Amino acid sequence: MVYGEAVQVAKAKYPKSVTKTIKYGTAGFRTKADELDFIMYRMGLLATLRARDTKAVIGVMITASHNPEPDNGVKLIDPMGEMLAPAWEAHATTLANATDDGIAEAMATIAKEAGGIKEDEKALVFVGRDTRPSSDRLRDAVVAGVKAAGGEVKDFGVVSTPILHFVVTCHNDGGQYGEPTEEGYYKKIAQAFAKLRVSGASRGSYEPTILFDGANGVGAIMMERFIPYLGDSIKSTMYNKGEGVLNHLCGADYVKVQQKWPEGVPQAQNSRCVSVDGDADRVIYSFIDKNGKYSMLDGDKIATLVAGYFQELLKASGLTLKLGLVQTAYANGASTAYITEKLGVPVACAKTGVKHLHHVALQFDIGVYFEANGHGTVIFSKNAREAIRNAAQANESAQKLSQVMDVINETVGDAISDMLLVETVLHARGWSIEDWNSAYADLPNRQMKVTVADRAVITTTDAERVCVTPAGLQDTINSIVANYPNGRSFVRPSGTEDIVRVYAEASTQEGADNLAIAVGNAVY
Ligand code: 16G
Ligand code: ZN
Repeated sequence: MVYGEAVQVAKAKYPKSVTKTIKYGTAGFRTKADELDFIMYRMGLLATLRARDTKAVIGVMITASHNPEPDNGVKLIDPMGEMLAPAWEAHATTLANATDDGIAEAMATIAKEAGGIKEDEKALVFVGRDTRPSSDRLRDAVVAGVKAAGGEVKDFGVVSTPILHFVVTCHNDGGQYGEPTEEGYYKKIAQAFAKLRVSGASRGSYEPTILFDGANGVGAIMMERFIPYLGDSIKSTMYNKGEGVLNHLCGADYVKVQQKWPEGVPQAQNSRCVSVDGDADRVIYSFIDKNGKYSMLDGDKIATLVAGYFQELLKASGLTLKLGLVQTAYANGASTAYITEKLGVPVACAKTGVKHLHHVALQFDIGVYFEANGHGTVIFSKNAREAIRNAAQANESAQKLSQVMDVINETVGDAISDMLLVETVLHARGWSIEDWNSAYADLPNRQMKVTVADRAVITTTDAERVCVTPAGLQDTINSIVANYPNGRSFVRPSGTEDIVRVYAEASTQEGADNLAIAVGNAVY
């Protein structure tokens, strides 16, 4: 029987252990690590089919990002580093929910629906994993899946999510984007970064010194390996290198959500602290000023800094390329006002989830996209890339643009590459973190979780800013918001947890808190 071995291995080694229906969502599959073995195995099978379908290498990343250590998860990476295509997300859900005996039929159906995938065609799958104790075992399950489907594996070991995206892309484009190895990633980015500061690492109020909060995860390992390539261009002192619990009281998610300085990092005044998350695809900055006041600089602050710099370089180079910023509904209203009114850069809003932001960013020649949580990057159209490279021969600003382009990992949000991008802009401007932070002041805001019987009753439109159902809810939200100066609030069903999320902002923290509670009550 076709795919018979896939069934046999499943039954013998990776039997289905969970009966409830599971869905491939924005974070792929993510749950308690103990429940994931059979899913990992099946994602190995699916990645092999997808590799045959695309005639390209597919990536499988084993991580649960910022989630607690006992969790884990899996995400597939499409040939050019993109998130898995929507039709294949549905296939992933089908295959994960099939019975063990139903695996062969599910695979045959997927192969047929994809236009006829031959089961004996070559397939190569790149696998990477984070530092969780369960990741090693789950890697074995993915490998078993690929092999049972007749594919081959290249194991990149413990690696960040963005590095896996990078190597998949580089392999599939024949090395144009870079060399498809971890070392190739460090080399490409470090070389470009060094060129941008040939005039010296210090400049004005900028000092090349950072405190690096590795969240006790893979980001710390990647950064330690990266440091030798970076030489003197940046001085990074490493904390939370794995001596503590992954993502616990530290890392990008903790700093952003709790708005607190990470544990394990000394509270040095006026020092930039760079926090990454458990798979190093998100970054958040924070600092304590000379008066002891703590401030957190999130994805919105990064996006506005970066978009402002691109606008300046574009103007100086005389290139007429369409620059735009993509945010989500969570973007602080003050950031949107700053970038549209003060800098005059167009802003588009997308639904939560990287693939949505990425998609909207494609409408620009240079699309800067960031979620407030620190996940984001910059992407360049083919036209922009060529125009910049051509102009770089004769024009200093275009040359800078070209080098900045090489610091960026366009294939996905990347904490370390984003950090070097931020450092590049701060250096170019001669800014301290305090200078950067003073560009605009965030509106006080609050996020809340509300548990409801069925979160699917809430549906939204206009990039999640407006509720369509249940009927009347949006009118109620509007009338509550009207009572708060600078008030804004929205609700949306979470894509990763069985809850509804409430976001509120207002001119005071008390106002934002009360607004969130009032809107939360209207949902409940
Ligand atoms: C996923 C998304 C992240 C988003 C989050 C929202 C990707 C790679 N990741 O982790 O971008 O912010 O979901 O979660 O797209 P929520 O739907 O529970 O609010
Ligand atoms: Zn992450």
